[in-house]
Amino acid sequence: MSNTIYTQYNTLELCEAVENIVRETPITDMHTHLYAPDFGELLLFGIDELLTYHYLIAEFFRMSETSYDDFWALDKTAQADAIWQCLFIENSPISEACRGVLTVLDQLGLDPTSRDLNAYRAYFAAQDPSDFIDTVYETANLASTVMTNDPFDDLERPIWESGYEGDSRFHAALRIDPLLNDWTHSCERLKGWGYDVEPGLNERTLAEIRRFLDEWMCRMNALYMAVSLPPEFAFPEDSPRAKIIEHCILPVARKHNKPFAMMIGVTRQVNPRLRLAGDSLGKSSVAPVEALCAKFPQNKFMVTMLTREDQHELTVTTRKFRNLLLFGCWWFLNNPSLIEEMTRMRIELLGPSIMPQHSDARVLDQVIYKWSHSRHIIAKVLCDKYTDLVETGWEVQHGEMKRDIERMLGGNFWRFVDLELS
Ligand code: RAT
Ligand code: ZN
Repeated sequence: MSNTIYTQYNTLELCEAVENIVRETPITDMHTHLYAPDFGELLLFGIDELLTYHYLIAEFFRMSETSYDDFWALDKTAQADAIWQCLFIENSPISEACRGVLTVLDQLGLDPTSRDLNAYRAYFAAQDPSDFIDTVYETANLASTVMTNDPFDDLERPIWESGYEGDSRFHAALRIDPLLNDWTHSCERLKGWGYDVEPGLNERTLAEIRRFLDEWMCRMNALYMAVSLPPEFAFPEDSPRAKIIEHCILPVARKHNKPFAMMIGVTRQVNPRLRLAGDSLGKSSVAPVEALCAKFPQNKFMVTMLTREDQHELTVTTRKFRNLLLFGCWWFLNNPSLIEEMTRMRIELLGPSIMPQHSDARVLDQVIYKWSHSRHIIAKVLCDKYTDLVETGWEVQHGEMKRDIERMLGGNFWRFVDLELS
């Protein structure tokens, strides 16, 4: 009940209420790799996709003696069979990514004890993609998700160009990694699409990059622009990346009043034989985030970093800038022990002004496990924090906790997307 008051004398009820609110609050998942049904085969779902998730492929190669070439020569079903056999049958599936598959099966009403891969396959084969999205959203209690939309992707671009009409369950985010991380090749591609650009980044080229970004922000109705960056990311510096950020990304973001999301700390392809699973991480610097937030107070930045080591510094930097929104426990950090540690620290330093998590789901069904596991941890941390609070003698109302939790599970993101900085 929204007017119940919690004090130091009813902390058990308080924690039960926190858990219920966290479970019942619909989430905005602000960074995923999911797609609306109009994107056809780009929307992945089902047991074979769950089992061949790149997080599991990396784990498979540690346990199996199959050669890289033999594995990649298999079709998806056979790859899924091999991963199931190795990671679920010959070993116990205790890693977070393995556990996630079982949470999904369980919550969709399938029987994990049967261990019957073909029965699971039959269930997914019978699903209509658009209806299945509703089932998954209901099961995960999601309000909406934000896609990762890359105009440099040859499968995705034509769908936008042929007039994609939108789906209220999915929002767009303009992802521009090639533009910032590989200007030489991107320049060629932009030229091929009719932009008057040249490698030297003269004024005309910068204006044309702005035109490209502006057109794609409009076409996608994107909520933000985003990039993933390597550990050596620096700003300011004399590089095409820094120049494009300053003279193209930031002015276009200002024009649209939308944030620029930086995901910092990824080292791509340390083992290319693992393909998508071959990326790793490296400690990075928070100094560029600080420099950008300070130098461009009219721009909004959303930042997540990939190493545990960078988390404290990033959290403190976030205290200093209202134009910075800290978000998510990204990729290798999306594990219970790290989510708990990070969420605790972030709330201690920033109160409820954070977006504690995003799913990064690549397979639709994954939102079920990613959010069920994270909700559990967020509730646990909040139970401790509200308990500490009432032990001071302060009283907290049910409706106040609901307000805070709604902010952390979506409201803070939407407020930031629309925030007008003066
Ligand atoms: O989490 C992932 O699946 C990664 O492969 C990346 O996609 C990462 O999240 C990114 O957005 O670059
Ligand atoms: Zn991602």
